[in-house]
Amino acid sequence: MQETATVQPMAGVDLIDVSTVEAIKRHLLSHLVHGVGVAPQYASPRDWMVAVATLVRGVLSEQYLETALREREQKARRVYYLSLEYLMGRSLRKTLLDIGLLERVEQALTDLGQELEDIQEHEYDAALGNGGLGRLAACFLDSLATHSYPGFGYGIRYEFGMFTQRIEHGEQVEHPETWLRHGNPWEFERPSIIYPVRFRGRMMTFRGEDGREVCRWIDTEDVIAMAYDVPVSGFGSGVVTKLRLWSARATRDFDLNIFNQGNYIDAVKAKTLSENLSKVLYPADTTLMGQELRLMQEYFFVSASLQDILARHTRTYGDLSALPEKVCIQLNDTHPALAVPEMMRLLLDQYGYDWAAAWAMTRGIFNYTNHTLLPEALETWPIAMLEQILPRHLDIIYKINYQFLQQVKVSFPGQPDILGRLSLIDDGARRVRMAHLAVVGSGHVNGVAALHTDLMRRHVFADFQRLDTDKIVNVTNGVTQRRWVVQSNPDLTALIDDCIGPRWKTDLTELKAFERFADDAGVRDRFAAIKRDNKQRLGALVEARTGVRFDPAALFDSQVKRIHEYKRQLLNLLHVITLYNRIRSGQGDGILPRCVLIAGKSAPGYFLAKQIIRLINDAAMVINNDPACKGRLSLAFLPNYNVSAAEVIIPGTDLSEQISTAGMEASGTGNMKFALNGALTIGTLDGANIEIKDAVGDDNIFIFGKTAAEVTEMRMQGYRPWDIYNADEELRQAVDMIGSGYFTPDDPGRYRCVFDAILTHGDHFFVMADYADYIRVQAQVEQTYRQPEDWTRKAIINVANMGGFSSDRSIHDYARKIWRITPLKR
Ligand code: 26W
Repeated sequence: MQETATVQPMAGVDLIDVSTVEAIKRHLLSHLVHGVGVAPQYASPRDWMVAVATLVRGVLSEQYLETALREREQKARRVYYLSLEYLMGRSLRKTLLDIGLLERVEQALTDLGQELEDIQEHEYDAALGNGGLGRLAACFLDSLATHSYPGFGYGIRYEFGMFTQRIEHGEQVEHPETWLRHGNPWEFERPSIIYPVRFRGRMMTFRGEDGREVCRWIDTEDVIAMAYDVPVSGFGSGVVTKLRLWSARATRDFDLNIFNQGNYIDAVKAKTLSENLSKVLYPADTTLMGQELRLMQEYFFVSASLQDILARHTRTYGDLSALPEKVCIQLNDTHPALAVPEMMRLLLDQYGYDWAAAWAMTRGIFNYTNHTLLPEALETWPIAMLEQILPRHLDIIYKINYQFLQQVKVSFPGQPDILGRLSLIDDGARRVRMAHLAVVGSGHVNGVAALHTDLMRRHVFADFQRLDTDKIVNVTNGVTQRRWVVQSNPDLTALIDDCIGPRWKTDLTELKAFERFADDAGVRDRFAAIKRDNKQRLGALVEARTGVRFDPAALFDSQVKRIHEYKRQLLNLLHVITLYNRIRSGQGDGILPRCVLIAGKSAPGYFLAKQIIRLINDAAMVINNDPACKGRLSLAFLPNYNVSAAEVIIPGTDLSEQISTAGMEASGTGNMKFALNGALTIGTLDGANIEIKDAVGDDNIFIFGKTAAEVTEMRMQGYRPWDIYNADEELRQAVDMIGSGYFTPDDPGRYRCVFDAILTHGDHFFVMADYADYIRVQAQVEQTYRQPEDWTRKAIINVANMGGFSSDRSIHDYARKIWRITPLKR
């Protein structure tokens, strides 16, 4: 994909003929023989998957070259999305839907004695992300392509993506995810797109011929970044967005030097070390304090991406003068924030700009999205580490800081306190605050839900807000309806199409027209039957993976997300234990049958989260084996939650648990996916739950718990979880069962730490405070579910009012408020 070609890229090329089932069959057989190297009659389902993917990739390549040509011809301003994480999941069925080939390919496969349903299971999930932030990036690429925005994603091609979670004796055990072991049929290897990335070394400053100070960064240790390109399709747009992933390679110089010293084994060892940079995704979604390899990974990624952006721009426009006009870079959290000093370094040291010009350009190019306010997740790096690994960048950061604080002094004369608070450097801790660096280097900073943005303005970034009241803006998250309905819930898709036509697939606000069908008994019946089928499918998955039976007649109650204290899987469990206690004490006769599903990964080093997983499994063992619970209550922990599992769980759920401590979940996106698939939400007034409540109406959502303001107030007044525990009989019983080893009689002290967290250590996440209200509202859920008509009506109203929660809307917002980009013209 030479990007400077002036001729039509496809001149003289035969485009792939996929216009008929027969043509597709010929291609597939040919791919098996010529690409995979296997006789069709001996081809395995995986071989077939590779053949289909290779064919589809070819179509995407044509569409990409066409897209790139249009971008060049139109001299389009383009957004570059910089993200350390992309949680793409599988691509086969999704891409076939996007490019309109699903039916033809299904037919071709059937004719050849294969079923797409079977072969698609052999595709690995591309799990290059931890959770919400990475999945959001994937939804955004889909929306950019679907709406023909000039966009381009950069990331890392981790050899090991998110670990596979197995549950052994109730405990999470991490296994490396070798997703590339059979190759990746979607990527294009680009051995000629390579950039050196430098580390360590030292600075040399001297005066150039013109008397200007020149800086040289010398004696560095270098690594090569090599590109892999993954085409991402748009739905029906013919536009393909490129995702370029960097892989680390040892430099040849580097090899030669050591090889020449005659130590072959050491040379190979050193080569392996430098290739570690793209080896593994860090599986922590909060604390990651001071890990050198992670810092190097972040810089490796940032440097390769910026060098590539500047090289492309120079090829197209001759020089960099139009850079801020044509290029816009979005920082997905602070993980790529080193892009700010790296851009400065490139402009100053490589392209010869002076400081003022370089800074003016840099500030006009970057924008930063904040995804969390949790203090432990706000990145900072030790000054000493930066000094060692990126000396030139530390230098530049100091200078940015100096000039920034000069301006602050002018804006806030006689207020020295504010200088320390705003500084990019935490002097006491001797660390660089990456969020401050990102804010100072960006034109706009955004939060991901209204409450989150409000809290940013009032707390974490309050001083920046005073400095510039226009900088911080809100762009509420969204999810792509193409993956989260069209692909994963085809029956609901057909029902909506029948009622309102297909336009909602690219304009989700059209769903509003579905609302009136809430009063149509025929539609309600169909809707309920679809939910029932999806529950059947989910039940089968749960039983296959855990052995726990889920009866589709029961209420399916799901909480799926990373395991975190603030997300309060413990609160969910306390409700389950409370129901269990009611059943045990003979109050179970009238109880509504309920199947509770919990899934999610814990960071490998997050002790309490791992204990919570184990506790859920231990409790499940007792509850599911108690005859009194039969037909009344089941609890399952589904191992290895990922995008593919979500595609089954979300359509098959009745009740969506979104129960974080108010003020702590920046947005949530699972909340949107569930509501869009006709689950009702039980949730706190946190993140985007608030906006979902405003959209669907108070009668169609179950809200409980303290507000963010009340939580803050209680913290200030002195919160006393013991008092709540002592005053509530049912709560005390449930908590005591955890603390005293009811579920693990042969190891009664196992969950003392959990007991301590929610009582002795002050219940940081207000589990005690919200328990009673949660139990009360769960009872309302039961009452509503007993009126199936009423429940289904509410579910339809939920679906119909989710129009604002498409990632298309998010992308249109970014395009207008922040990026100033417009769709490509035909
Ligand atoms: C430094 C390592 C690290 C990695 C990831 C720190 C922090 C993170 C993020 C907090 C992870 C994340 O996924 N945040 C989530 O982003 C979603 C998309 O905006 C939001 O919907 C979630 O509320 C937020 O927790």
